[in-house]
Amino acid sequence: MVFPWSIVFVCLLHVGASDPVRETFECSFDSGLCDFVQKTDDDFNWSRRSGSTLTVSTGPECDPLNCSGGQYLYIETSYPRTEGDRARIETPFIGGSGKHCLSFFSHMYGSTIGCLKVKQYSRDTNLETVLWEASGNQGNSWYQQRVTYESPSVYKIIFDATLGKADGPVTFTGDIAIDNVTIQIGACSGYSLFNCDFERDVCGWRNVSVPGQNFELSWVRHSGGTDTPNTGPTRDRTEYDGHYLYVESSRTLSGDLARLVSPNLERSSTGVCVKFWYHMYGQLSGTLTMYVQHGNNSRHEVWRTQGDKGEDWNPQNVNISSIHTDQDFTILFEAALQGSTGDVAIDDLSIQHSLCGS
Ligand SMILES: *[C@@H]1O[C@H](CO)[C@@H](O)[C@H](O)[C@H]1NC(C)=O
Ligand SMILES: *[C@@H]1O[C@H](CO)[C@@H](O)[C@H](O)[C@H]1NC(C)=O
Ligand SMILES: *[C@@H]1O[C@H](CO)[C@@H](O)[C@H](O)[C@H]1NC(C)=O
Ligand SMILES: *[C@@H]1O[C@H](CO)[C@@H](O)[C@H](O)[C@H]1NC(C)=O
Ligand SMILES: *[C@@H]1O[C@H](CO)[C@@H](O)[C@H](O)[C@H]1NC(C)=O
Ligand SMILES: *[C@@H]1O[C@H](CO)[C@@H](O)[C@H](O)[C@H]1NC(C)=O
Ligand SMILES: [Ca+2]
Ligand SMILES: [Ca+2]
Repeated sequence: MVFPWSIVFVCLLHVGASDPVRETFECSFDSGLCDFVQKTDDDFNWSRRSGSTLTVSTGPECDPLNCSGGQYLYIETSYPRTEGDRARIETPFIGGSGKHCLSFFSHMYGSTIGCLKVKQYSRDTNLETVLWEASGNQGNSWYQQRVTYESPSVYKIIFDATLGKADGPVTFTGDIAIDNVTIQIGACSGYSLFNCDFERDVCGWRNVSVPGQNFELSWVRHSGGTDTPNTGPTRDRTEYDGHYLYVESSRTLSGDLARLVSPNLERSSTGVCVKFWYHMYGQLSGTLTMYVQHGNNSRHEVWRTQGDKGEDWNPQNVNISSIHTDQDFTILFEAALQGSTGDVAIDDLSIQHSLCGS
């Protein structure tokens, strides 16, 4: 009887001594795996890389935060990988009670993209639960993901990626990448880096009603040309069947307003750069204004343009100085319509935590 008990004791002691529990975790993969461990209950390993992946039409061009030399983590899906192959990597044990925030960047571009699951492995229950997942082609961009969850006292986070279904003879366009994984105590605050081409959805942007205007003029996600001739884009800026957001002007009168607000964005001590493309074509083009907002009441204009801008999409960069980003904020677009040939559209919007061109 003594012998088996001492084995149990030694094992417990071993687990406790070799697996210290942390309160927070962060990894940019720029100089290593930061104590991430490749799991062995899978088919292949995650790899670290700088620049583009080995195959065209899949994977990122480079690190999301440092394109000239930063490294990210990804699954290389070239031969000998096949449909359904899985790669799993886990953090060390993280502890603490209450809400935690996991933040990371994901890139899932290619015709045979499978699934990325982020799981929580609880030490007490020995079970894995899915905290976040996405599957299929999400477009050629990095997206910041933020997940608030309850800590089950001691746990690990597992990144579990699977290669998707073959696309005809092609299986190798399924590279999934992640970067800048951080785990912090407390619920997540706003996005620190934002990127949306409106291909998958509206990325959390919302219509907001205008006080005193007794109907809601909407920003809608749309593909192809708009409903009215001689105004609006004929298609997405980059993809033939791509999507953008626009306000349909055909039943509007001069002075009608359409407002669109961003998700909550994280404060930045350096100010931010908002980059986007807009389209304002039509004889009765009105005004497009961008505001930065704190809460619902304080609003500050940061950019404005007016009138017909021709049939092309126009690029625009807008600085928002640090005096307006010292707390979490939102961005509001307001289209002030002139009449029935004044469609206004926006697309390919990104927000960076530094002023434009610096
Ligand atoms: C990226 O990760 C590094 C180190 O892990 C951290 O200092 C930095 O703030 C992160 N940047 C963003 C935008 O999350
Ligand atoms: C995956 O990584 C682990 C840990 O570095 C290593 O022991 C193992 O041999 C690797 N597997 C493959 C297939 O490269
Ligand atoms: C980007 O990465 C390279 C290579 O590691 C490094 O030399 C450079 O300082 C990094 N740049 C920034 C802005 O972090
Ligand atoms: C705005 O409202 C319209 C009408 O309800 C809806 O179709 C559209 O998707 C909304 N736009 C956004 C960005 O949520
Ligand atoms: C802003 O307005 C929305 C909708 O009217 C409301 O749900 C939200 O709580 C308000 N936020 C603040 C900070 O007042
Ligand atoms: C943004 O601010 C930076 C630093 O002051 C400046 O160099 C840059 O030209 C500005 N860009 C725009 C689009 O205003
Ligand atoms: Ca990196
Ligand atoms: Ca688009």
